[in-house]
Amino acid sequence: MTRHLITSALPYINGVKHLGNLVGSMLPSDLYARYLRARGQEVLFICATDEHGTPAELAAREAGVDVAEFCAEAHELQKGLGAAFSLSFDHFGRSSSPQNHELTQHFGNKLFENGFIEERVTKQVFSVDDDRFLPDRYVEGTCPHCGYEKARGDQCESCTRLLDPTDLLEPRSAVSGSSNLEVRESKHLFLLQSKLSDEIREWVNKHQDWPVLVSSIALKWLDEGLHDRGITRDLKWGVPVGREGMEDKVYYVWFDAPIEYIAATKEWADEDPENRDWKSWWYEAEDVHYTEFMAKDNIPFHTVTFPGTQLGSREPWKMVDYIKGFNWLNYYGGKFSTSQKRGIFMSDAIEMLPADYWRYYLLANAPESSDSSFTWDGFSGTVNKDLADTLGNFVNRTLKFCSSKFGNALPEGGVYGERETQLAKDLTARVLAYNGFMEELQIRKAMQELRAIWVMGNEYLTETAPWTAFKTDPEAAAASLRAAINLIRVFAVLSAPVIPTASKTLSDALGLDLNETTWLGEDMVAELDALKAGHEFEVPGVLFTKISDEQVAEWEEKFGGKE
Ligand code: B3M
Ligand code: ZN
Repeated sequence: MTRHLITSALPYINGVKHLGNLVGSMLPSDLYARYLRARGQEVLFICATDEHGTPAELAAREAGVDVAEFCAEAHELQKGLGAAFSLSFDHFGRSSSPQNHELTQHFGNKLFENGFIEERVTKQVFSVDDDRFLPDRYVEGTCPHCGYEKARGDQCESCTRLLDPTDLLEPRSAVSGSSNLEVRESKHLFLLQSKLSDEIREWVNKHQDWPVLVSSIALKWLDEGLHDRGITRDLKWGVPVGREGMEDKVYYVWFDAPIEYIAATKEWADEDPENRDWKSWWYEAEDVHYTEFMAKDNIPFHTVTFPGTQLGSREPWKMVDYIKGFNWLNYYGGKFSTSQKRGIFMSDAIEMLPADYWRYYLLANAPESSDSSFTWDGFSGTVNKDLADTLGNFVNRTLKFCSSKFGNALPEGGVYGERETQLAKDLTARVLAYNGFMEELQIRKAMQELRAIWVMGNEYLTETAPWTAFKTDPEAAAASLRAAINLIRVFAVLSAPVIPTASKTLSDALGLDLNETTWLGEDMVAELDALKAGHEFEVPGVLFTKISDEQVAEWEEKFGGKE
C-alpha cells in the first residue's frame, strides 16, 4: 500500500505567522493529512521552522538576544501556535538541528564530488567599522532599478527584483548604519544549476498533473535559463560548509531549508529509533507518494532548486510527486506582511476565537485559483451562516428537541421511509463528491460540498418537522429524530479534518469514540442507522457562537481595515 509523505513549507523563524502563511501551506496540508489518516492511509506529516539566514539574525539583533536563543524561543512559540490551531504534524522540527547540518553537508559534498558545485572567488560587501562581510539583508541602500531607498541586499521590496548586495546604490550596513564599506574578495561555493537544467526540465515534464500555477512557474524559470547560484555566505549562523579554506562560511538558507524536510523526518525517527525509520520515507522509497504544500513565491525553490540538489546528488532520494501551490490571501486588497505587521497574526486570531472558526473560514476561502481577500464582514458572514446557523443550529435544535420530548436517548418507534431513502441517496452523492475533491486537493470545492452536506440536515428537519409530527404522529417524529441524530454522527466524521475540535464535541455528545482514523462506509443507509434507538447522548453547549456587529466593528478598528 502507498504511504503518504506530506510536507508544509517551513514557516520562517522571524516572528509569529499571519493568516496568509497559515492558509498558504500549514492549514491545507493539515486538512489533507487528517483526511488521508481518516481514510485509513499511512501518513507522515512533517513541518519545521526555517531558522537560518540574515532575517533571523537581524530579528535576534533587534530583540537583543543571541540568534540561537532567539530561534529556540521563536520555535517554541510557533510550535505552540501550531498546536493551538490543531495542526497535526507528526513532527515539527528545526532546520538548525544537527540532523540538518549533517544532511546539508552530505548533499553539498555529493554535489561537489559530482561536479555540480565549484568554488569561485566573488566580490562581497565588507563593513570596515563592523569588521565583517555583509551578505543579503545586512546591506541596505537604494534600488538601482526603481530608486526605492530602503532596498535590501537580497531583494527590493518595492519592485520585488532580486538583488545582489553589490548592486545597491549608497549602501550602508544594517548592523551599524555605517557606509564605510568596501568590496572585498571572498571564496564561495556555486551550484551549477545550468548543468542540471535539462534533467530538471525532463523531471518537471513528467508531472503533467500538477496545477497550472505550479508548472507554469517552474517552466518560466527553466525557460529563462538557470543561473549558477552562490550557495554559501560569510556568516556564523547556519550550516557550516565544512570544507578546508571555508571555515567561516555557512550554506545559504535556501540551500539547507528544503533539506530540512528530510532532516526533520530524521529528527522524528531519532526520537524513537526502534519504531521509526526515516530513510524508508526518503531513500529508494518507491511506495511513498509525496505531496508538498506552499505559497506561490516558494514554488521555484521546490520545482527547480531543491529537485536540482536531489538529482545532482546522484542518489535515489524521494522527489515530490504533487505540489499544491497557493496564491495570496490579501487583507483588504493589500498583502499580509510580517515585516510591516499588517493583517492578522496567528497569536491575535487564537485569542479572539477558537481555531475551528478560522480553519473553516480560511479553507472555504483558500486562495487557490486566484488571490483571495480577508475581510471582517466576509469572516463574520461565513462563521454566522455556515458554522452557527447551518451546522450549529441543526445539532442544537435536534438534540434539544429530542431531549425535551423523548429524553437523552435516540427514541424508539416508527420506521424510515421514502424521505430517509432519499436522504441516504443524496448523502451518497455528496460524500462521493467531497471525497473526490479532497483527493484532488480542490479545497474550496470540498468545503462547498461539506457545507452542502450540513445544509441537508436543516432541510431534512424542516421537511419532516418532528415538533409538529410529535403532536399527531409521535412514531414518525421518533424516526425522523433518529435519522437526524445519525446525521449528526455523519457530520462529526466528515467535518473532522476541517473542524476537529467541534467534531470531537459532537462525538463526545453522542457518547462515541470517533478518532482520527474513523470514516464512513459506502452504504449511507447503514450510516443513517448506525446509532440505534436507546443510544444515549448529551446536549452539548452552543457549538459556534455568532459574531456580532459590535465585534466586527471593534476588530476592524483594532486591526485597521477598510482604508
Ligand atoms: N521559509 C517560506 C518563507 O519564509 C520559507 C519556506 C521554506 S520551505 C523549505 O517565505
Ligand atoms: Zn526596486
